Amino acid sequence: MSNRRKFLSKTILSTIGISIGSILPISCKENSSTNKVVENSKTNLEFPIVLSTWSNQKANDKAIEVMKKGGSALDAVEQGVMIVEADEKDQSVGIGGRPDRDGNVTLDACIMNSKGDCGSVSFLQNIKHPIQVARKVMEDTPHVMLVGQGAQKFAIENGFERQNLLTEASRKDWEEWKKESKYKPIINIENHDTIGMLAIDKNGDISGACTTSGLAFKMQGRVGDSPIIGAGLFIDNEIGGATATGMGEAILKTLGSFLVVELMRQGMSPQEACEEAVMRIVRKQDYKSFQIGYIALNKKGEMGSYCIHSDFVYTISGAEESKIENSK
Ligand code: SD4
Repeated sequence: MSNRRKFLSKTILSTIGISIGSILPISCKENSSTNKVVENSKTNLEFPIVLSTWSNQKANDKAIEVMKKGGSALDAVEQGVMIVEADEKDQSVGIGGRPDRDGNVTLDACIMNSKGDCGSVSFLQNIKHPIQVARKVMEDTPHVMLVGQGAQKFAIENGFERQNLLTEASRKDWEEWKKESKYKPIINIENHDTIGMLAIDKNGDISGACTTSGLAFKMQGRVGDSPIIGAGLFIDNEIGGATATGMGEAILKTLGSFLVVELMRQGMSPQEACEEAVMRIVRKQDYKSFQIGYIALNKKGEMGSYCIHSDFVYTISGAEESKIENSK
């Protein structure tokens, strides 16, 4: 192991040790002396770390598994969020996502690696795993973003299967919604389950992914923050990463994830940066009717999260343990 790698691992391990130590169940903390908890955590918890929006244990487990087997943070975030994209019961992401007001399921996703490369798809229909298409855009085209028909054509040309993404449950919800056709996003309940995921692999490199079906019953053609680099996701391998969930329009107006990373660059902790990014929205917009949640991770493995209204949770995983936390 190079000196630099040793140093990084040590720094991050101790940071993670403390972070995960602080999220251990109370009973576990109480049974051990403080030193022992930290010491145990250090021994048990090797890099990698995964942080994701909402309660996404299975997705985090997958991401950790990928990195434990030697995969990169990029492989981890891609395969991690694919778990949610494939879950028909999750009506905010991938197959089973609630449709727009005309009955079309349209998906948005983006991915960013530690070199600062990124790929994105938006208004993508009939393809179950938009995050894989986003990665292909990043790696196999000279572009960053493909949308709509063009994105679908690119996906099909690259072997992705065309399939109907509107499940019976989401079709029924849409039929129900059409009775009144009122578009009124509700805090937390308006299917704010978009998954944004940040991961640091054992080399200390960070990557991120974000994927969603966007707001339920949105206007046809509406695109939120999630596929927009800097809004729904931003990674800078020198500093850290951030990702967002909630009302995309508010995040877009402040380029929220980029803002969080830039605030960390200026010296803020991930927590302070998330708080300031939320406050930029709160100061200017009528925040009472919508939710925003940010999560952030810096290169030392320190984490932060902040939201406007309560009930935003996020999932933190180390190599050996995970916890769902309430955001401040
Ligand atoms: C959007 N930010 O399309 C997404 C929605 C979301 O959990 O986060 N849902 O605006």
